[in-house]
Amino acid sequence: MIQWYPGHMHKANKEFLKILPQVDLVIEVLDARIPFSSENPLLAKLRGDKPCIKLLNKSDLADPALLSQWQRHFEKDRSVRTLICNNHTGSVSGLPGLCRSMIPARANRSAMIYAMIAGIPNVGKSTLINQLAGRSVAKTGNEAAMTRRQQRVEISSELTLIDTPGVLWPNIDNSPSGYRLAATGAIRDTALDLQEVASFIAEFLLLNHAEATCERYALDCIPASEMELLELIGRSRGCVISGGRIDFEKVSRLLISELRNGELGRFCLETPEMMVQELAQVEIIKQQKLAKKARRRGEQT
Ligand SMILES: Nc1nc2c(ncn2[C@@H]2O[C@H](COP(=O)(O)OP(=O)(O)OP(=O)(O)O)[C@@H](O)[C@H]2O)c(=O)[nH]1
Ligand SMILES: [Mg+2]
Repeated sequence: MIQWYPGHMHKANKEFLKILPQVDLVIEVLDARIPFSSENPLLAKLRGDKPCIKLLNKSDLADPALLSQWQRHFEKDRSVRTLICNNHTGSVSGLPGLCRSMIPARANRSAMIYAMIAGIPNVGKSTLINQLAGRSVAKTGNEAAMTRRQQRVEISSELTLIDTPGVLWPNIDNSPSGYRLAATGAIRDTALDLQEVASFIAEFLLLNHAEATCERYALDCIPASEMELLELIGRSRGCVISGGRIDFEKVSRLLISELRNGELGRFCLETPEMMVQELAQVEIIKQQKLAKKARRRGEQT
């Protein structure tokens, strides 16, 4: 199971809790390719009914039809509004207006809205703050954990955004979520077994986009397994070592990088329907663990 929870995230989570009561609203930046796996399960509990905007960011890499399904899913919660955006099209310019519409001006408070930007590592939080500020105020980079401390940025006389370090949670109960977070770049590569992640991506491609994948890598027929797909991609792209063996490390890096850059197409790796099934599975496993624990305790007494 993939987990990544370095010390700075524990600290960031504590600071996040401290500031939550002081802000007017929370802007949770989700990765549009994995709206379920990038949603912080703790945040839903902690924010109560504080207004929340879920930004489906990096939408340039995601499947537009599935994004509409995700918007409908999130907006079933009346305290939530959604915005689909990315750093190419200026779509984020709608954010200040959306904040204002959720926090109407009141006579007894200042016009300034304080909004905390929360989200997993590498999802684009600092980039969107820079876009709205119109200058480079927050450090960005294509690697998880670029921002290490909170930073306040006054966007206008009506909106202050608080950038926060990307955080994950101590336990990712749903193991496919761990792989999706890894595949899309929320977990540092040094904390990963890249071949395992590449196998997960290969399985997704075979199940959902087999023909397009064969076309991209010039394969004659659909491979029977994810290992065979990795092997064939390796041959087609020259990831070969002495004796004609496949360099699986190299082909894994290549596949992960092409998925992350959108070279394989615009994908959502999950749907609201899948989420329901996976949550049910997590619950079954949880119940089984509890029953096992209770049995052991019974045997000991
Ligand atoms: N394709 C695409 N890339 C984006 C988008 N927004 C940001 N990025 C890229 O994603 C990477 C991470 O961006 P950051 O703004 O540093 O992400 P962050 O959420 O602040 O990351 P941490 O501070 O590590 O938590 C950078 O390489 C950005 O250029 C987007 O909408 N589309
Ligand atoms: Mg950042």
